[in-house]
Amino acid sequence: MPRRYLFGMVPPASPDPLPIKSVDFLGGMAASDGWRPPTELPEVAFSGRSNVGKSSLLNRLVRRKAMARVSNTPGRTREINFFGVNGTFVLVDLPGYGYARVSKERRDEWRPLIEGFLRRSPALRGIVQLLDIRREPSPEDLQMLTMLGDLQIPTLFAVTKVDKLGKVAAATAIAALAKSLGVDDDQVIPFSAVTGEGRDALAEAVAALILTPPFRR
Ligand SMILES: Nc1nc2c(ncn2[C@@H]2O[C@H](COP(=O)(O)OP(=O)(O)O)[C@@H](O)[C@H]2O)c(=O)[nH]1
Ligand SMILES: [Mg+2]
Repeated sequence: MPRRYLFGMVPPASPDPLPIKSVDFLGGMAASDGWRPPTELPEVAFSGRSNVGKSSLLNRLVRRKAMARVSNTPGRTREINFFGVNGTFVLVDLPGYGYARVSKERRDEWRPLIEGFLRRSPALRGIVQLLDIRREPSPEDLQMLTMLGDLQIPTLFAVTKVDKLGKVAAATAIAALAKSLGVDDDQVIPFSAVTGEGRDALAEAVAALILTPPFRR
């Protein structure tokens, strides 16, 4: 018999696929051969162009207001930031790339740093690549995807700021993005840091990734 809920009774919430008990800043990696935390715990890294909404997504994911700093001045974070969650896994905030209003040299700094990290991360389980729903993948996005492909790193896609479009336009834009990336629509997680849409879907995907064995032997 299905259970019935009387008016005023609260139905049980669906369980959180990734309950957050603690978040600890572990430190930053500033150079491809610089300090990085020990690689005992599984890591999942987040990548995307500057201003894509990465800090906002991370804060939503861990249900903290300001784990990652949301910025109105894109291009400011140049370090890779590591956050321990529940003492059991590590979220890695990669620097946003492609900020236009810096010198060409500065603009290209992200590449060796990110590549250095990817090569020095035996505990890495995968990457969440963020894309803005209103933008086509940039040349840097495509470089990043090529790098992930070359290094054979499992990649999830999150499409950010879906609240900026209506339902139909959002679905059309996501299908177009998925097609341009050559992935199925269902490999792409629609996300909004404003409404919280996609938090649990992303959390579930991240939780599953953490449980996979390292992809490097
Ligand atoms: N409407 C909307 N704006 C967002 C969303 N996520 C981020 N933003 C805005 O986009 C800008 C950049 O966000 P931030 O999280 O700092 O992006 P980051 O540079 O990738 O870390 C800020 O002004 C945010 O308020 C979203 O889901 N919806
Ligand atoms: Mg940020």
